[in-house]
Amino acid sequence: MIKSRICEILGIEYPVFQGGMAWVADASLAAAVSEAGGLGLISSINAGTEAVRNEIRKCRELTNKPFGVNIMLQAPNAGEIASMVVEEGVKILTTGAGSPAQYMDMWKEAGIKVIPVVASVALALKMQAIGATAVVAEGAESGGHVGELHTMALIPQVVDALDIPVVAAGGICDGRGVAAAFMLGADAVQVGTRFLSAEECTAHQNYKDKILKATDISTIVTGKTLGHPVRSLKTPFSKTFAKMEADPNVKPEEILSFGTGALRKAVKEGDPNGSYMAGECAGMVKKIEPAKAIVEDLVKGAEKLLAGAPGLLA
Ligand code: TUI
Repeated sequence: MIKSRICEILGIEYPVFQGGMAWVADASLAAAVSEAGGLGLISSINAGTEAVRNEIRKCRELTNKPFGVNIMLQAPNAGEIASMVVEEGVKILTTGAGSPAQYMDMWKEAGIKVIPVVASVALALKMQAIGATAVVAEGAESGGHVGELHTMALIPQVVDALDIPVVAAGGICDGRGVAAAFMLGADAVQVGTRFLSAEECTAHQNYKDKILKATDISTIVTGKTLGHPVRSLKTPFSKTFAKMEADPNVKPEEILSFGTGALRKAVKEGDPNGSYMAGECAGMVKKIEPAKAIVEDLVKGAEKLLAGAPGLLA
């Protein structure tokens, strides 16, 4: 069975995190993944701080197993969320899109295990130095806000630089990706896009349908000119966004205002003009199934491949 030090540190059965996807990762999905033996994560991007508090309480009703909260540090209410998770007794946090340094003392005092998402060795080292329990190293194959490096090059370099466990993310969608991540030196994986197809994922059916229809070339990165690159499905929205970025007559403020609220519209309303964030592996997601089946497919698939690996040697 695939086990690593992260399982003991966090009290989970399998080294599989569910990505804390903005607007998508709620109590329903997080509890289902935690119940299946992975680490479910609730996103801090929802209808405000109190809505996230409710999701945490709901998740506790749905599972006794460990789960965490992902805090998007660029959100206007990040500070409020940072204190709320302490009040609610959350024990595991991941953070994204920035450095959580200013909150570390408060969280460590509360006994919280903090696992920042990083996209470079430099930030990974900084996170280790300020007391992170582990890091999620996220390659640019992933959906949503992305860094520069891709998983194949990022993971081994972060692993070599750190002593704390490294969770690999970006482009991991089935047992092959999980096995590969372990071969790169990771202690666990984080999977986002595949969980969009979970029965317990409450994203709008239109979102799920777009993921199921996606191919290998269905995603695009926009927002580079704004310093905030985001990977999403190619849709009329993302194509218009890209055109606006390429047009020197369009001001950055206009582009930003065009994008505001677009993810919520996609996830909650299935609005064709929304932003359908997804990773490059969307083309590998073929069916809707329970989160438990996804966790099992990831773990058992990797175990089968790793058990057969000696056969590759002459
Ligand atoms: O955060 C993510 N992915 C996200 S956040 C998000 S919410 C959103 N909503 C509307 C528009 C845009 C985004 C959707 N997806 N992943 C974690 C992640 N963090 N990936 C990369 C990073 C990162 C990048 C640079 C973390 C830190 C960093 O440098 C910060 C520093 O201060 O050096």
